[in-house]
Amino acid sequence: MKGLYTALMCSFDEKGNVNEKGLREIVRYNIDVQQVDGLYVNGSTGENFLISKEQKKQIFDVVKNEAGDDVKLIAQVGALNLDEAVELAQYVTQLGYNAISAVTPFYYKFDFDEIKDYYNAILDSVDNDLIIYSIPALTGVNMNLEQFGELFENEKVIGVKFTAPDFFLLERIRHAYPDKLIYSGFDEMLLSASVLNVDGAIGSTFNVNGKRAKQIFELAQNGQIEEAREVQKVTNDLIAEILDNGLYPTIKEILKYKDVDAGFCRKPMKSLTQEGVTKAEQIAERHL
Ligand code: HMN
Repeated sequence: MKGLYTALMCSFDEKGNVNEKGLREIVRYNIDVQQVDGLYVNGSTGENFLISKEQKKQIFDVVKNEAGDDVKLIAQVGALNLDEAVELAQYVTQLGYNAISAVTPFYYKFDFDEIKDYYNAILDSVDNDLIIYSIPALTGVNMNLEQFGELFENEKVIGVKFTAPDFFLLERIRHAYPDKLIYSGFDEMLLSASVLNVDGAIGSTFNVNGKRAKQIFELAQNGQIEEAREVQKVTNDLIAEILDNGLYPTIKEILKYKDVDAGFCRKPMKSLTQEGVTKAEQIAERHL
């Protein structure tokens, strides 16, 4: 399960329906062109928190059908409605997803016992492994080393997607739990995380910049830090401009520029203005 995973985009039509043909093209582009090791399906980048349970199932179906066994597949099933999270975990396990992942429950201020119960309820319902999805900037949930340790006590919790700039905590987790998988979540910090010996990374920008991300990771693993720093610099020139123009819509426009039918974002996420589209195309021309 180690390696580089694209946090997969989903293609929607103007009304917000899943554009299956476009989604298949995104899957193929990631596997065939970006050559990533796996896909992380229905994460933040997939606009998961804006869609219905039926749409989530539809996306899980289409991605598995298109990817087959070409790459590893991780399904993000976390939801505030725990029954839905359990149902989705069972659904993707039957489909043959290699692992599930679940975001920490958010919005209400759940205490740690409640968070632990949430993960155990999902895990007790399936014969599959789970990767904790920790993204404090979006969820407001900050767990400490001991709390990660408590969750790791369940053998089915095989790792964490660590999307935070706290490299002190990252190093402590790495040191304390050498057998758990740690995936770096911020693409602009991939080199720093790789130096701390993470097992892989999961990122939105890999949809268009997966090859460079893999280079950074592999160079760092080989101890070629100077070379890795150069590729991270080029990558961050790209990421800075993408963030400035609007993260998900810009990645979609870049995909379209590469003839991949990435469609529209789900409302209330807004689409780019014509000026934004032109800017996205210039970003693609300059950096990709
Ligand atoms: C997901 O769940 O879709 C991703 O794994 C999230 C991933 O960590 C991305 N974070 C967000 O989109 C909030 C990053 O790839 C991020 O987009 C990138 O580092 C640019 O900041």
